[in-house]
Amino acid sequence: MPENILQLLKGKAGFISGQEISDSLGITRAAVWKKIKKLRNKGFIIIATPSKGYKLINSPDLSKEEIEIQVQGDLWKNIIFYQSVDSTNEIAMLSSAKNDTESGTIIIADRQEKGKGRLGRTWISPPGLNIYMSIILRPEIEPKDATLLTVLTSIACALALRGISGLKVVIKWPNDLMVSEKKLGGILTEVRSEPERIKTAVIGIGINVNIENKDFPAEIRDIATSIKNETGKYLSRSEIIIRILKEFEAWFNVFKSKGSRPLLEKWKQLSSTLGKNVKVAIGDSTVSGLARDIDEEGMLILELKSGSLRKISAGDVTILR
Ligand code: BTX
Repeated sequence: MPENILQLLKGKAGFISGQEISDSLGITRAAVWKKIKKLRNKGFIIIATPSKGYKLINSPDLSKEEIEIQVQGDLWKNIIFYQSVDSTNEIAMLSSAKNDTESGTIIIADRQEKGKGRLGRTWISPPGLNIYMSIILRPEIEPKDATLLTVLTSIACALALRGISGLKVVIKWPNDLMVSEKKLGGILTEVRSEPERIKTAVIGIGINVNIENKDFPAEIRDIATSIKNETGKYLSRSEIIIRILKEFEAWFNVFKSKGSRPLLEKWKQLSSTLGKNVKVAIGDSTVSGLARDIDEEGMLILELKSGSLRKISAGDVTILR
């Protein structure tokens, strides 16, 4: 990716002259000014003095530009940012159906009006506070392995969030990111498949970052939490997204070169489910047992009271005391 103006501004602790920017980017001083104006409109605070030039003072906590300059791996191709959408997963599924969206496209929104959880549930997605993003991939994997994408994503998110916040983020099977037994985030993987392979996978990630407990709707106040709630600190959403995308790419490469085993091993280390007595709600029925393991496709292996084993592909887990 060519150097851009934000990179130049960030690269300088002090001022950078308009001439230096114009020389580096090969554009006129007037074009430099236009780009500065554009960044200011997006919430970047840049001071300008005729004698010294420009200096970046502050960046907005969520910006496509900031993410773009940090995420330059082989996997990531394109970031599309929306102020408000119904659901980033919905947009990703619709645009990927048209086949004109590159694998490695990331859709991010500041707000979702109809954020989706599993099974038609709602994901509460107010503006200005949290992360709502969907990754579009066309991986060379079979439909039966789609759950491994959720496994991979939950590892990437848990490690990124642990690194950036210091919180002990754990994974509750199949798709929850938990802290202090409360839901910090969730993952919703949707796929379009042909019989032998996945055509497109859309991996939706929702993470509560700067929302305060009092601002959750009453119905989830006791079960949800955020990084701000747990640490008392506001964090930059861009920084978290950058970290997640870097972890994701690293683990995606592990998956490509070594298969699912290292992922499953890592998942087990980060899991809050294994070794616990759990109740799993599957549609209208429930089944209880000891969460023994996950298999190579990401299914939960439950040991029932009778001693027999049962594999579960999807459900809602409650950990029993
Ligand atoms: P899930 O079905 O496991 O969880 C949904 C349940 O979680 C809800 O029924 C509610 O009880 C609770 N909940 C709702 N909103 C929140 C919240 N903000 N924090 C904590 N708990 C909540 C989890 O589904 C998968 C969520 C994926 C969300 C992402 S956001 C980007 C992408 N686009 C989209 O529409 N969905 C995904």
